[in-house]
Amino acid sequence: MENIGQFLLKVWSYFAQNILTQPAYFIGFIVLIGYLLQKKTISECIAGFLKATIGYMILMVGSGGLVNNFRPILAGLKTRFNLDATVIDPYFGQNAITEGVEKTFGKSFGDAMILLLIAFIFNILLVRFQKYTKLRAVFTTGNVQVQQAATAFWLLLFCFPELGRIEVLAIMGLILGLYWAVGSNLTVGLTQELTDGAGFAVAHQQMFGIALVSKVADVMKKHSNKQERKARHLEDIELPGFLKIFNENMVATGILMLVFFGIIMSVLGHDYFVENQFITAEQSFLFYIMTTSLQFAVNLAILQLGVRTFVAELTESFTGISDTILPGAVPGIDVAATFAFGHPNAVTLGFLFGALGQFLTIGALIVFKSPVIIIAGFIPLFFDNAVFAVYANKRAGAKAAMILPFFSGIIQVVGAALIASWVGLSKYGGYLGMFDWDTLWPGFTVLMKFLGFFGVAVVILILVIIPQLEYRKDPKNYFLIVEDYEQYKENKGILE
Ligand code: ASC
Repeated sequence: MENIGQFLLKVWSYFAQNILTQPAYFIGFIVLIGYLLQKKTISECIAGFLKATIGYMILMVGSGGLVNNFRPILAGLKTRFNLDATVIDPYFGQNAITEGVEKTFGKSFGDAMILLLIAFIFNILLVRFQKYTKLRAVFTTGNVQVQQAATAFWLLLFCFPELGRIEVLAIMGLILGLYWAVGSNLTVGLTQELTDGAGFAVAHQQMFGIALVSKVADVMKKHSNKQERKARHLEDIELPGFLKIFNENMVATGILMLVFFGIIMSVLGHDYFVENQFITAEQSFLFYIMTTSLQFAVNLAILQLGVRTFVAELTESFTGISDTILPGAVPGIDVAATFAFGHPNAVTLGFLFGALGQFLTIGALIVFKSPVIIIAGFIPLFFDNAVFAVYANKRAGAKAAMILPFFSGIIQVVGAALIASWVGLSKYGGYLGMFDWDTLWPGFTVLMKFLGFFGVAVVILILVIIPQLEYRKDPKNYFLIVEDYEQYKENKGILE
């Protein structure tokens, strides 16, 4: 009996390590199953699997390229100025937890794979019983699930230091599983509207953020005057004279990033890059800055190619799943997939206005001698704020696409500074720092810390109620928006 149990756990670990936490294969796998259920020929199934996997891998080359290129530059500010600061970035957050969890709580978290199993099955069940739960999305972005599990583990131990292994797994399985399902579900309708029915939702670290930004954008649109409504979206803006140069997206991105990273890299200084072996002493610093900055536009282009390669396969194959085993479901995927559906400049502007908000707030922390100093991390700065700008531009136009990421930047820094210092993660130099983890999760932590297990119940209740409220707003179209987007548009009177 024990042997069978161990064997099954091994099989599961293999699946989790190689597929579930590797979104490229997971998405490929989903496409394969979808096509098999549609009874496509074997060659079509294999082709679909490969195209989806390769497409997702291309997306990761783009997003990984951005991260690898720009993370050391932003985090370099910490080393260069010898700051005792907390970098807000999932990678630094993960390191801080690994380093600190033994020292702080005398425990380590070795149950990530079991947690993923619980949460994954829980997520599927929640969607399977959507008649009652009103949940429609399955979270597939395993790489971020692992980071979130580690952070949630820390927050939970902070609230309940005495908790045993089984209790930790049970509470985390419940709360995280619900957060994944409910958060991703919040983005279903918004993403259908953004992508004109591509049939996916966002499964990442700013899902509540996307819902909030979209809500505020809708309010802004309602209150904007007629003239603003006319030249509203980034798509409609044609700059005159010399500024025409900005009408071309790659040129605009190139120039803006050259200025932005040119300044930061100059502040870090030539010697910093030589000492840390980014360049040799003889290499031209000017051209190094150019090459690095222009990589931004290069990686964005790669990312978009990747999305275009796999999304069509995913959309087509997923009906195999949503017509049979999981009716009315959509896959929740990496946030970067939405970038290919917005105006390309939205991504760049979101990043820059988010940076403005973050840098001003960090400046304020320094001026007012805050006990914790935050260093901007590339991942929250870019992926959160770019996606906010994409949704804001779609819903309310260019102004919202600049203002909302700016405020998000401020919130990210303040939220991260408060939670990271309160729970003791700032001591270890890093915090996850993504929008939901600077806002929603600190809120959950307050509830659990002060109300104990009653607080856990309140958190669960909040999460359970959200999809019910969403459903109530428009019961007729709630499931239709995923099942038949064309019919949904007709019902809503949305024109092409
Ligand atoms: C994250 C994280 C990444 C990126 C990637 C975006 O939160 O850890 O590697 O965002 O998922 O495409």
